[in-house]
Amino acid sequence: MSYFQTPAIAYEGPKSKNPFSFKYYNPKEIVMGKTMAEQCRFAMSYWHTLTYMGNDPFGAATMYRPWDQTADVMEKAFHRVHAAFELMEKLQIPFFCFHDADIAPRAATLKETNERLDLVVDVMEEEMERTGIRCLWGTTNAFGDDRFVHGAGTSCNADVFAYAAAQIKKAMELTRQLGGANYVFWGGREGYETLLNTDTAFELDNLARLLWMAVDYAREIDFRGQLLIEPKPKEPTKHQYDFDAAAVLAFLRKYDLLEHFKLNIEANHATLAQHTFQHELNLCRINGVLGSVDANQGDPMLGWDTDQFPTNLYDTTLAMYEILLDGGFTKGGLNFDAKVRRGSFEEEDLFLAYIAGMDTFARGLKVAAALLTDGVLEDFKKERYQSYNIGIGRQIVEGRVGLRELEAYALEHGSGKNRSGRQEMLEMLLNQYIIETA
Ligand code: XLS
Ligand code: NI
Ligand code: NI
Repeated sequence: MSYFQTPAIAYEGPKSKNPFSFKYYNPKEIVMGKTMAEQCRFAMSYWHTLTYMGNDPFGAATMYRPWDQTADVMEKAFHRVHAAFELMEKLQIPFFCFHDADIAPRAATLKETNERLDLVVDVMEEEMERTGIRCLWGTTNAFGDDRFVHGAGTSCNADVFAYAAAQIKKAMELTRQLGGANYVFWGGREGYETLLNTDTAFELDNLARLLWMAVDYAREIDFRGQLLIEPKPKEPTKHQYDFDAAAVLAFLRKYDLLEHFKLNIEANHATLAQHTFQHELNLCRINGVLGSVDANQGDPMLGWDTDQFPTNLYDTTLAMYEILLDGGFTKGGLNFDAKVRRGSFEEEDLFLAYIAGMDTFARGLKVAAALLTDGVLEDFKKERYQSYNIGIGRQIVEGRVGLRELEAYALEHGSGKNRSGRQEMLEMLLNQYIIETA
């Protein structure tokens, strides 16, 4: 059975006028020593792609998917698996990411829910075997159900903490079964609405307890994937504990968890925290915790997580720049945590959206590689800090002087001469590379 009329998508090059083709994503092309496919490690998000139907807070579904045309919830779940793999095959997407709740509907009891998950995961395994498509990461949805109203690991209700722990245990087992390269923690309800009723110190200690349990259990079942935390500043709670990369780093350091976790950076979450995507990636890179990426984009005029497919070339270029500087992905990848707009309700739109995202990142990769190879920005930066290679600068870096020596130096030399930062020139160079890179 086929769910999509759209034929398989192939690379046709930048001159092609066929919307159903890749203009820039050429999976086998070598960029900085690896194929584009290896550099990008694209993943489909199961939730936005298979289960999102176009609902928004003001209106009902606009998308009537062929795989959803059955009343039997389990039958629907199996159809979704086959549709997912058909889509990924046709789009040459080598990975997928999932929440437990995306792949199988919740049942009345945890036991029954787990049985349902097992049934669906078996079919996913068969499809993975057939297609060679792999799992980038799995996670649990510990935010959607009403039981998580006050949080999961940070809930004031110990029974809810236990329930969340049970869900994590199962989701990690399933991710392991599917050979997942990572396991993600996004704390959807791990935050608070008001300090009038919240003991933040206690809640954070509990969150750390839960994560330590996950570290221990991963070791116990020999789960080799990387554990990841995904920061987000707000939505659904007003104050999310994992606000941004800096907040997550401070949390991991405080609870001695730093060696066990890396970060999953989402572009739209960076925007919501009033950072650029590049800022968040940069902060992770310089701290050695750049794990994986949720590739989407927000709207600068809207204050929520619009999860749009990434089409902004400046952002993807600068993101790939940080990723390449980090040495490229090892376990991580580019997961399109992105959904088509409510008005883009036809099946073809799913293809067009993924093509847009993949092409924009592929092009960003090429431009970033050219910038790096030519040393455009790195050489400029080296030159900019060169006063630290000689004389007093060198003594500062080598720790050979203190305030007393520096005072003596300043009394004698003043503060020297500053040089231009050349921001506009660099911005124009970036334009030139975006336009001219072959
Ligand atoms: C929500 C998050 C979520 C995580 C996985 O804003 O992006 O989708 O990626 O739970
Ligand atoms: Ni995400
Ligand atoms: Ni998000």
